[in-house]
Amino acid sequence: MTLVMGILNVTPDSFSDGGRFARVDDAVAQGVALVAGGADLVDVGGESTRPGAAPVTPEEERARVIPVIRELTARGIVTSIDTMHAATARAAVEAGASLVNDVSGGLADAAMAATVADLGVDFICMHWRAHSPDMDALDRYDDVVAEVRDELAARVDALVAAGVGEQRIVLDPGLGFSKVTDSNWPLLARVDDWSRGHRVLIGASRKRFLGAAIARDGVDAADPAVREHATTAVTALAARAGAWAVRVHDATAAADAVRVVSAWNNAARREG
Ligand code: PMM
Repeated sequence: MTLVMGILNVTPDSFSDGGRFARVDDAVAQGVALVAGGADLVDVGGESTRPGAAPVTPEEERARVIPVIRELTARGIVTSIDTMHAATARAAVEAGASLVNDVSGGLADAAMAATVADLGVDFICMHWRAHSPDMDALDRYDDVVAEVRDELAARVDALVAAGVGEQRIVLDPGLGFSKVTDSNWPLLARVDDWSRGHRVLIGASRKRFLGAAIARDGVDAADPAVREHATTAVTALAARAGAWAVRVHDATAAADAVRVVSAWNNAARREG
């Protein structure tokens, strides 16, 4: 069954939860609630990657996330660390995180690949072209599926060369990252054409391209919260396509959707 990764942004400026979880206690409570709602693991991030967001120093990032990871780990909750900084990845794994989730796929910090190899944990390698201020301008593709496939393959080669086990690498198309609206859909529709047998993570939750798809009279699609049902539809389709995990804000909706798909798949096998 597709795993549900609940999003825990420990930032004052996260686009969809507005920094409400900036205090450690609040963040831990939100992590616990995500798991109670159906998340299999919690992705803890201390740096907003929303379009145009300002970077934080690795020191500030660690001050935000490490106490939260330590506390969630103490409660038996599996966590991943959402970071582009190798030093934060190391500190997070030492504090109990089980996976490293790097939206730059190891491109932003030259030390990331060797660090992940040394830590011996799973690595989520996302397709990425540039930091937030520049990423929208790089939504330029002749063939988005082929280019994402090839750019991810280059990252896999670099990671494996640095000593990361190929089986440890999970691929992610980086929805919304250098993909403003239309570029996202071919990647969802053709997962097998870019994932090349790797496990796949899909992070569509509340993103702009869903707002564009659902926009109509009476729907304020500029509000991320309004994109929740669209997110759940993507979760179901991603699960049906065999995704290893989905990264979502609403764990309950996603946990329900993956169970519906599981029942559907079981019937398809029986009837087939
Ligand atoms: N998206 C965001 C942050 N981290 N990590 C992965 N692996 N995949 C994503 O699509 C992804 C990510 C941005 O969304 P958020 O601000 O809601 O966390």
